[in-house]
Amino acid sequence: MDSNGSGRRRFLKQAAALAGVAAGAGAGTEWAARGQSKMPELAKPGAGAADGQDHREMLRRGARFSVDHITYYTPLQDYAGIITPAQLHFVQQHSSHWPDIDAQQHRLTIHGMVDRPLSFSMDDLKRLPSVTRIHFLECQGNSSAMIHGAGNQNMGPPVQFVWGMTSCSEWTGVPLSVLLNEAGVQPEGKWLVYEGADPGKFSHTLPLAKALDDVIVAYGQNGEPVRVEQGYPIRMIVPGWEGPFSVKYLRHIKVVDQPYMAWNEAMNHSIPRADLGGKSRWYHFQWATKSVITRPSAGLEALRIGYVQITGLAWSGGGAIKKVEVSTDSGRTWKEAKLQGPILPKAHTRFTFDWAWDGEETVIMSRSTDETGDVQPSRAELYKNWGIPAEGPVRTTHFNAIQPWKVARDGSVRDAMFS
Ligand SMILES: Nc1nc2c(c(=O)[nH]1)N[C@H]1C(S)=C(S)[C@@H](COP(=O)(O)O)O[C@H]1N2
Ligand SMILES: [Mo]
Repeated sequence: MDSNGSGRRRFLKQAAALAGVAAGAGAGTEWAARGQSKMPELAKPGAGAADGQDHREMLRRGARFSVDHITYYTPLQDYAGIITPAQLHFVQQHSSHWPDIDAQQHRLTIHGMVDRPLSFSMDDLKRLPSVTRIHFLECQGNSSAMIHGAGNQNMGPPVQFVWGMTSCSEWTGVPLSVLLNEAGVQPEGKWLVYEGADPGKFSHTLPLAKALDDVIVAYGQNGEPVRVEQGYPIRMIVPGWEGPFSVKYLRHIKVVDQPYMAWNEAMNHSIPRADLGGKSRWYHFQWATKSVITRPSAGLEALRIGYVQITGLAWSGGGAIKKVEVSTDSGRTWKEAKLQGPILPKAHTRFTFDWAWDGEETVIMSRSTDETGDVQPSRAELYKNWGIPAEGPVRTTHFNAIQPWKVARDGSVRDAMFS
């Protein structure tokens, strides 16, 4: 019966398949062929990504579950502007396959410390007031010291496999505050714990204040339905906060009086800090300011002497980008880059810088400052701030250090994070 959900779902699937075909023709060929450049070896459970390594570590230590993993990296070097084409969005999925959800049957429930437990169908959600906002998403492991090539055969150039666990989209949905107001949060309800409908029931905790601030229950991504990889039919978008807060395939929200330590929060999000006596900062959630030169960058075509456009992306979980500076002389001097509009809070911001390369060996890098005055640190500054003594690739998530790219005399570029 085609008037019901399965008909519509089939339509959406067909539409998605057609979009895939269309992308394969003409200008999209390069992207379609490369896609997120899912490296085959990275499709294996637990291989490669920082998250995956944590899982393997847990399994070695006898954890009694098995966690599969799908990882795609966004080819940051290959697109212009600030919107990541939906088919190039990065993926961190803690299961071996995408959940097959019938949107017509899907319900979002809100329960716990509320006056009125509620259950919303997709139609219910689409009848409510909506917002559309551009925000980045970023995995807590992105650009981490662990994935700068050293000792990790899956990583290294190009920039995609070191920095490609961030993407930026236009998200449409209902403000979470609208849903919580409908349900009526009781005075003792100060936290949310919420769950996705994927096989692992991916879950996370969120303080109520953030939930009422700018969180979106999103059903639209760049004008289309949220893609299956991104959480179809609905996901949480928690702007500026690290990826795992933005639970995909959102199904249940429970209002509670204390934070929970859902498995992902325990395994992937909390890192022991030497400066805190081996304790973790559990809710280390808001992204500090970051930036990266995406072109030229490691492993791409060699530079030619003369004019070189440097371009890249900057962002911050704390608000809008105020300034990006570029150094083309190994950090001795810095000059301000041009910011291309739009410059939006908690969104990627495109910068460009005109450079004349003289053919000499050098290091190029970018440094961002956000509207709160937060300045992107060098790796040495970051390690110092965090009380991490190590010189090398220590296990750090929440990493936002300046990315140095070394230009050789033959015009080739490599990652100079650790040399
Ligand atoms: N249901 C569900 N939500 C999830 C995850 C997941 O595996 N399942 N992964 C989380 C992590 S670790 C990140 S970084 C982001 C990635 O979102 P994306 O896959 O849409 O890029 O989703 C988060 N939400
Ligand atoms: Mo993540």
